[in-house]
Amino acid sequence: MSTATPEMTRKEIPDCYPSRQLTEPHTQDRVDPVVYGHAQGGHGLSEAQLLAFDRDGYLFFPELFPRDEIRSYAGELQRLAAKGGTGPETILEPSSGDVRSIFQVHRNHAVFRDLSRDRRLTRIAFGLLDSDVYIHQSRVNLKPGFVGKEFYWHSDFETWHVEDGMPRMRAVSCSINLTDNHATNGPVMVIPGSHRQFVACVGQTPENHYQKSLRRQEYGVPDQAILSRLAAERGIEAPVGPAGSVLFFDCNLLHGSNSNITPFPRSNIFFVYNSTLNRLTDPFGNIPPRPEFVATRDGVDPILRNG
Ligand code: 6CS
Ligand code: FE
Repeated sequence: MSTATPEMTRKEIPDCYPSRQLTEPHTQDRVDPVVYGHAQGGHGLSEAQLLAFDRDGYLFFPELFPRDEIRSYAGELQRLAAKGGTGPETILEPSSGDVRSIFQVHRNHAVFRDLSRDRRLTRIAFGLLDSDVYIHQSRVNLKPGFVGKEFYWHSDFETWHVEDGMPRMRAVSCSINLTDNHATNGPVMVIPGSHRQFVACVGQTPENHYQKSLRRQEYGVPDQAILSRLAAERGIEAPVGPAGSVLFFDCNLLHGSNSNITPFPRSNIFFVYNSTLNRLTDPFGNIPPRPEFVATRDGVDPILRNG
């Protein structure tokens, strides 16, 4: 894999995953590895876990954090949500006006910065990406009871490649349950193995797309026929578990989540670990880059493997 260097101009970096350019939806094989590390890398992931992530595109760690520790993070989230927040990093639900997401929490709140650098998480990112890492994006998704709306099917990488300029697939998302995730309150659903194909989307990216897509995404979403084929071939899984459980999933894994009409909030905090060898360049969609709060460009604060 040729790594993009900051000195390279965007034109010198090949677009290995063109999307939103053709009028017909199509898929292509992934050209990047899924797992960059190996079992003897000192990160604690077993050969079986690395093989499972390579095959499925995700790993679930039930109760990686003890309840009393995660309760303090959930309390901090409630405090943030209660404040409401008027900055651009606070995204409201389109219908109810409730807080849907708060972005860049790893930079704006010390307790979440510390959590994003916790060795229980970073060792897994190091094992999968086999390099130093940094936080490409962080957010809390509150998905409150009764009014928490869905996140339609998508590949994060498709957006990060087209709208943020992420060159290659060498990033992993980590979703930490801050409340119990049940089968019923809108857990993250994945299509196992879908990370091995890149689903190119159709349609032109609207200007300032993020101002709409973070509330309800309509562009950069996979075609229903392709989704139907992949779901029929590979099924749909919804890894659930109590607060403190953690889901690591590949940047290109198709995922989404249903609305939450139960009384039980489904709040998660997400950290996206990107390899320092895969830093953002100009967006491959040839559009202005999204703001720093959704895509770290200037504030790269590396987390060193041997740090
Ligand atoms: O556009 C993004 O970066 C965000 N959108 C979704 C639906 N998932 C990834 C990320 O939070
Ligand atoms: Fe996503």
